[in-house]
Amino acid sequence: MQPARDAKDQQLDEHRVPVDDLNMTTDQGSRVDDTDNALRAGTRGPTLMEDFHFREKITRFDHERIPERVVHARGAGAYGIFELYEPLGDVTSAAFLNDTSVKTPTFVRFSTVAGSRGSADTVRDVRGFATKFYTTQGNFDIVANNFPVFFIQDGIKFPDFVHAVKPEPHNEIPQAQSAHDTFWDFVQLQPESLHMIMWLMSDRAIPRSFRMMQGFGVHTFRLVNASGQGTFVKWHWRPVLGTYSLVWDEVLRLQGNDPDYNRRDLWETIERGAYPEYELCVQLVPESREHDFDFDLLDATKIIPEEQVPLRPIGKMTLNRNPQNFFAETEQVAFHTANVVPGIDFTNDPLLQARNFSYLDTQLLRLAGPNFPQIPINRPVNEVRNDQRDGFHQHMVHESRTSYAPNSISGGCPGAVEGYRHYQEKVEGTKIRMRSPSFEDHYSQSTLIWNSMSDWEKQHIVAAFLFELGHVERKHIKEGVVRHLGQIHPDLASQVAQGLGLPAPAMAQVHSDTSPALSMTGQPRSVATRKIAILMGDGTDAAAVTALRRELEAQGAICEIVAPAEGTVGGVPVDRQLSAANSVIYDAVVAADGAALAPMGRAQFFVKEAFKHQKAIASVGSGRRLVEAAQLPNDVGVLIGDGNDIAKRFAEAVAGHRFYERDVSSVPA
Ligand code: HDE
Repeated sequence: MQPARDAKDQQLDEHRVPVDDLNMTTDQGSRVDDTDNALRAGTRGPTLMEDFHFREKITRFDHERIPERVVHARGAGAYGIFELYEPLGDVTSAAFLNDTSVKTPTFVRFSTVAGSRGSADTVRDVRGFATKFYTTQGNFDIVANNFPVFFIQDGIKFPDFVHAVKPEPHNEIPQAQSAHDTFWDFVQLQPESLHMIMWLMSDRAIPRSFRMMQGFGVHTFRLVNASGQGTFVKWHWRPVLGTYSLVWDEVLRLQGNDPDYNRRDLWETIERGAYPEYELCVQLVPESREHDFDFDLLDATKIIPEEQVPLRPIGKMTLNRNPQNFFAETEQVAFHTANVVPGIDFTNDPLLQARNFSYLDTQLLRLAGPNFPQIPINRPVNEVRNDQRDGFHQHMVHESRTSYAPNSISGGCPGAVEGYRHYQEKVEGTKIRMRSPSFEDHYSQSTLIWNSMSDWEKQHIVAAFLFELGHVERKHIKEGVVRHLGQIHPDLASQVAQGLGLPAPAMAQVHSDTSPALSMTGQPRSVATRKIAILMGDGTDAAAVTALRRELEAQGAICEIVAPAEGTVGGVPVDRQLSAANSVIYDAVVAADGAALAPMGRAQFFVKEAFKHQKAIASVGSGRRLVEAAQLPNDVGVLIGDGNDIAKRFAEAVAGHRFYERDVSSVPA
């Protein structure tokens, strides 16, 4: 069913250029009769300056690129709708957070941070999760990430951090990776980054899907109610499908097999109508409790553990529409932490304060001047009225004879009336370049995250440190990082030191507190939107496959038939031929044929690789022979399909995402 058309969708109508049968014209509207041959003096002669169509076409082409975002260059977007569960008038006057009958249109852009526009999706990195709410009171943006903390505490360090993580300046290597000297040099010298590093080394940095990752506003923001009373707030997005990740080896192979893996996944599921959903949750802290924590609420390298302040779900966003033009919409969208509506305000978090400067500043360059809010994707759905005029690409024709206030000539219009009112916070202090001592502890929450991880999550963190530091050339940098790990946890430090061939560092006495909410275990389970490869060949029992497939698809799974050649197999249409398919683009595998596939190395590898990546594998009929030929060790999650309940058992296995307990250390695939 098509979603109802919202206000933003309708507003875009006036800018849409439909596919139609009109004839080609120049930008000036003059009809073009030949766009294949430049105007020349004789068929073998020079091209003429007077060929305005040629010149316009080439000039426009020469100017097609705009600067990519300095960070978060690679991204994918989608439209959605936000629905509120209950009015929040007690804490905020924001209209869209008070009226449950309103459906607020949204646009979301997911991104990676370090890589260029053309880099692969599945890299170890933070993911951006920026949402623009087109509210009746103007645009409100939550410019979030999929980690709840950040690398630095003060925005003045942002250029240093970004320069360190980006490719090194002398040779522009490596692309979209943190596994290099300058990044880890920054980390070892800037221990405030360590908590974020723990997130970056965890599987959160390699999400299975944009649809299966959380979003965090990171900073403490402020809500303000109608009587001017403030409440601290942390924003959280929680995916309805649960939070799930890929495994590292899979990530590396996906970069070659499908560099657009996350982008494609978002696009395809929306096209199918399996709309991604996220709950918006808040952690609310009354101002009276500001100093009740053993960390500073203004420090963006700290979380408020959910066990201390529970998450309150306040609404749901459903992404229900793909953009129609990547450049016009996803590339030109401009988010800004300072895009706020009445009832939502800032705190003095020094990172947030810097962001409130940076986004507008960078957009003035990236989108070429001050009129970029008029670009269709950026326009609020309510009227814009002010005296800001002129500049490159002014699209409006302002009829007023005045562009200043106050004025008497235009009846004082547009006049400043009741609108956004800044929260009246009392501020006093000495001008000083210094952080508050309450920002000094860089280790406790790094320990908290380590303590809260399950065994497999800990193993993956250690492996990530070893991969990353294994790419660092300078020994003193590795030693510096390991020294810090000694302050986080002896188990972590000793394993990493051992792998790097370094002596164990001095170990601190660490606390044993945990925050179970930090672990990715215990997520909601579902096969919905899980992609399953069914390997078929000439020996397949097509009836058994069809029955299995029907049951899986009834639960929302996406099945693809993979066979040695395109066409049909056993009367069933083939979706992909084996040489164009790879297990890494699927969540699970069904081996449905052994007769044709068992002797094929590629088919064996397919199954073995899925096993290595701890995916559910089932065999039906002669498929057992393929599983045997792949010589999988006897372990969990490999279901041999004798009996009627195979579909049920397999669906349960797929819904569990991965068999992390499966020992794959000896599997070479
Ligand atoms: Fe950003 N960030 N950021 N950032 N950020 C940008 O804005 C910046 C930070 C985030 O899909 C830039 O328009 C500074 C935290 C996302 O278009 C730039 C600091 C968080 C996106 C910028 C931070 C983010 C950006 C680049 C430290 C998570 C992509 C292009 C003070 C809460 C938005 C642009 C999109 C993009 C600056 C830190 C999230 C340069 C100075 C913390 C999701 O303005």
